[in-house]
Amino acid sequence: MDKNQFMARIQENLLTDSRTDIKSAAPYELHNAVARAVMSDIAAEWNESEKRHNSRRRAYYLSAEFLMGRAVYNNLYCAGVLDQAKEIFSENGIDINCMEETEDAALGNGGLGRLAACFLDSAAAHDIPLNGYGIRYRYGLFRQSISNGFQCESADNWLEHGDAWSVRSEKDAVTVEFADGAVRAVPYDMPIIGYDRKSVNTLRLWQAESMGGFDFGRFDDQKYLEASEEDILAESISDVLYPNDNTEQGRLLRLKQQYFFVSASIQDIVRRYKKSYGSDFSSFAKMYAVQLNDTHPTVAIPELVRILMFREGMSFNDAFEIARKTFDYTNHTVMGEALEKWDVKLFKRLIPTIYEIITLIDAKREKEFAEKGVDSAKISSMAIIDGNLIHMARMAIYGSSHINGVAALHTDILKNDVLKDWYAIYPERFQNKTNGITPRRWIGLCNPELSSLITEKIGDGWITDLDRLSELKKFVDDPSVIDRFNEIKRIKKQQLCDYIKEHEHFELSPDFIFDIQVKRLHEYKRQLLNAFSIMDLYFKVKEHKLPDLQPTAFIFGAKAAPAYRRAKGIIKYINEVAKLVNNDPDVNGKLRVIFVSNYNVSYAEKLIPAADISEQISTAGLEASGTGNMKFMLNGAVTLGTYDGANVEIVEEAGWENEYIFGARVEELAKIRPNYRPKEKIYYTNERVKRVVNTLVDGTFNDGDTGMFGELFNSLINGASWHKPDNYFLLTDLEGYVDTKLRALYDYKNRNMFGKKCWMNIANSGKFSSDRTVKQYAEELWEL
Ligand code: 26W
Repeated sequence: MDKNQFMARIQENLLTDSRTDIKSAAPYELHNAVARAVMSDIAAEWNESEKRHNSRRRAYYLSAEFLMGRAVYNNLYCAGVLDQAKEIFSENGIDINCMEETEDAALGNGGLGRLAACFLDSAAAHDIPLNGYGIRYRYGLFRQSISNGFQCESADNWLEHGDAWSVRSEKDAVTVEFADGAVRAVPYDMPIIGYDRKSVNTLRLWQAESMGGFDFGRFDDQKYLEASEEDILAESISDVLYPNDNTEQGRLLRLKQQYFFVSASIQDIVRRYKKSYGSDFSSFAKMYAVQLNDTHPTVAIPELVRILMFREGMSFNDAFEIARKTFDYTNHTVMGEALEKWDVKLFKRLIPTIYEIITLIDAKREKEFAEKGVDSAKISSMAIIDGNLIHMARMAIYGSSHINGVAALHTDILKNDVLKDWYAIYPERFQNKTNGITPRRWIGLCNPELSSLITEKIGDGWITDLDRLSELKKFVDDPSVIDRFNEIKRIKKQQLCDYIKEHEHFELSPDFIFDIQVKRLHEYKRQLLNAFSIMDLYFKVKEHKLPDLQPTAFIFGAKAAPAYRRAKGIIKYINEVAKLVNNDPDVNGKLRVIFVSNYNVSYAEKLIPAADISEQISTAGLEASGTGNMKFMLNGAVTLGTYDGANVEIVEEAGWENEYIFGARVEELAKIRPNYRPKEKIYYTNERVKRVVNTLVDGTFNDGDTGMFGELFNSLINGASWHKPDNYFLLTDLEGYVDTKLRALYDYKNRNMFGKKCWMNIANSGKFSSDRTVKQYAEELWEL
């Protein structure tokens, strides 16, 4: 559609849906009118893509989370009408950014959910037949505000202004059976618009609804409340996203969510199969590949077996062989507390048939292991049903063709440590698929200024062929190009300053270095280590030990799981550090600290392009990959990080001279760990470390009498009954970290030298496109 048609459609939609016009419409009315115009514009292509993909082998991505972020600008951009929309808005005197107030689908916690969203974008941009299946949560990840330095949570009512980017597909509703009653699953389809409209794929999200609507029988018995109670219980399944990232709680409702969306999705896939290929299921695994995004959708394996056995009359063995060929499993974490184990009793109570099928699967495993000569101790220590617990990762590996890790180092740790018994039996099943990010959202959309410079230098194919960024290398010795890059970085910093001033009421200067750590709050990600490093710098500035330090702003953004007390204590600590530093006239010309509230995808799009330094400082071996690290690299920031996850591959691509790597490595930590005594060996002997750690308890700061800071101190120095002191090796790494950080801050003073490092990061970031990742999945796992 051209600009005039676009404008006409917007006006017509405003009139029909809101009885208003473009000059007097509210932002959400504009948003909905724009969305409807794009939806009708792509409708035919959407249908055509589905038909085209249905005639060949295709793949489905099952995920409990899709962290889509805001759809409107991305969809306008990918549909090729963003510039037209900008013109239409500005001609009518409206700021297109006003639509930022409307929707922002935060249907995920962090990396795993955002990865799923990037994969869908990449598949659509390259006409790869990949559709997503997930849950249409009524409330996404909670909204965060900061009050007196503490995190406060409130509900994320993302559907407040409707859902213009989805189509409810009543005719494809299915029934999901639980032992305590059935629930209706109604699909909502979101179009995934591939860049340049290469194809339009689908994300199908299931909403739970009650079966019968209102129960008038009960109403007649004067049991009005009970009648609506059943509705409420059924609908509560898709009510809210669990806000835990990396900790499993084993709750009944969570298991209901998992089985709910998995059963609906598998039923849907089976229905499609029968429609296209009839009732002979021998080609099922030839036509479909299904990727399990972590263990959360692993009940898909027994669910497919159940449907093939009880609805289609197949034997267990035949059904299981089809399932095993159909599924592949991605592991996203080695953290023990994140590995899902479900209580047998819960399964028996809620989904007894599925439980019975799992016993059959485990019996088959025993037999197969015995035939392979596995010794009996191993056979029982690797049990899927292990005493009272069902190990989902074990079922996922046994019931899949492949298992993959998400970065080279992570896959090595799976093979050699966490899953070594499984690797010994099925070495051919293990693969690596290093994560990636979509360049459309993570540079094209969020950094048009840098995108233009790149296009000016190497032409415009790079946005769907990111390896071409390597052609930028030849400009690294051209000071005028590096100057241009530095100017753009300053523009992005100024834009961020304006936004932070408006939203956080905090003033920042773009002349400061921007050192940014944004990600979920977790002890292993070590935001506390960053805060400690700032305290060390603070003391040094006070003592005049850092002459001519380039002024630096330390920016944090992170949500803590609401029940994760230590994580919340760390947020409070960072805010106390900020208060001290920002209000001390001796240092606040040199150091500033800010914790931005409600960090999410949209905030990331503003923060990441403005960063000079990307903080990626997890304890070595614990961050499976990281994907924020890649987004910063693509936008021209250097990495200050440990040798962990995908950082390893970032250094490999960009060169050691362009990153700042510090800290103990996986092998060193393995040696230190057994006899680690941080109190005696570091705290008591190292005054510099002691001074910083003591700020938790020596009265420098106030935790509002919650005891949180004392608990953090104890976790580092004394440990607790359930863990050793300093589990995440902050004390081991602190000095090396501060020294490396200082090296980066002083290097920055040479603007050309630092700009060249940033430039080399951009030029070498091609590998980290999710286009590359998805193509590898398509070729090496799904065999599309
Ligand atoms: C069941 C509770 C729960 C919830 C979420 C357990 C585990 C998770 C995810 C595995 C957490 C997650 O997002 N992991 C991240 O996945 C990213 C994509 O692969 C990686 O880049 C991150 O390193 C990893 O922490």
